[in-house]
Amino acid sequence: MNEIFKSIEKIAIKISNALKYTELGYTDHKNQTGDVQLKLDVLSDKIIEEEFKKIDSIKAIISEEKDDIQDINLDGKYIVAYDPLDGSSLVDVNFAVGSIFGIYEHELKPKNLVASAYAIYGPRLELVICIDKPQLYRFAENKEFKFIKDLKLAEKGKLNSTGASQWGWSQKHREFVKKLFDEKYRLRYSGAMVADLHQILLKGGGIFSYPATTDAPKAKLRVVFEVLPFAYIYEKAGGKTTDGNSNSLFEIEIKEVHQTTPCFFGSSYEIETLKKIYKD
Ligand code: AHM
Ligand code: MG
Repeated sequence: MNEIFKSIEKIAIKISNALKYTELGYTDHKNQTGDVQLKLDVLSDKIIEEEFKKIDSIKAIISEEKDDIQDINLDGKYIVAYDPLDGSSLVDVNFAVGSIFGIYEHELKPKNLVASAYAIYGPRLELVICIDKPQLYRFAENKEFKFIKDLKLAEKGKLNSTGASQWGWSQKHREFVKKLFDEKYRLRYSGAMVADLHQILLKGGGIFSYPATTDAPKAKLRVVFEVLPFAYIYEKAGGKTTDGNSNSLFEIEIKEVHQTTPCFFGSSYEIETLKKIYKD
């Protein structure tokens, strides 16, 4: 596992440099979810693939930008699923974006997720790595990642980060969002889940929602590459997750590698409040 984390450090440095100096633009291709691929998405995917190919313990890789699972070493133990550049359309406006990694043992099943990590490319380059507890690392002047601190969510926070088009929200989601604002929560939503979830985690609590909408009942975020890796980190930080009805996002069944789900990650108070409103 340690060699995978070391390789994620190298990947983060390479992608961070690519973001600074590579020309922007679109390719002629669409990925599985139907997004036109940005050149930077494809480049980041390639950087990650090249690093992971060097690692014996990796059995296979799968990413948001690949149609299917790609074998690496048949004797390997881990399948690494990743979103190479989350929020990539925000590079144009110079907002923070990130890379997300989920490390599954043997099979792509929620209970087989044994570690996860993300890199955030903002004013600083940071990594959060999580086996038993999420740990924050920052890229320092000596060109190495320095351990900063363990991350923990408070029982209740102050930030409310909710995505998807409001015209398509359910009445229950509207009611929930209004309740939090009435309780003096502050709105935070950048359009890159890495940045929004990182902010909530660093500021101690709150909630990030990507609900179902009338036109997208399965919402937008991808289970294998985005949702479960962050659910792992949030639950290990002492927070909770749900799809609106479940007791944890880990109750989901993976039927298809690119499947999506409504998802909510947050402090205990906010998730319990949401579940109550969704149930009534
Ligand atoms: P991407 O991985 O193609 O960049 O898309 C995922 C992103 C999330 O990071 C973000 O939270 C969400 O899509 C934003 O979507 P919306 O604009 O519908 O709220
Ligand atoms: Mg993404």
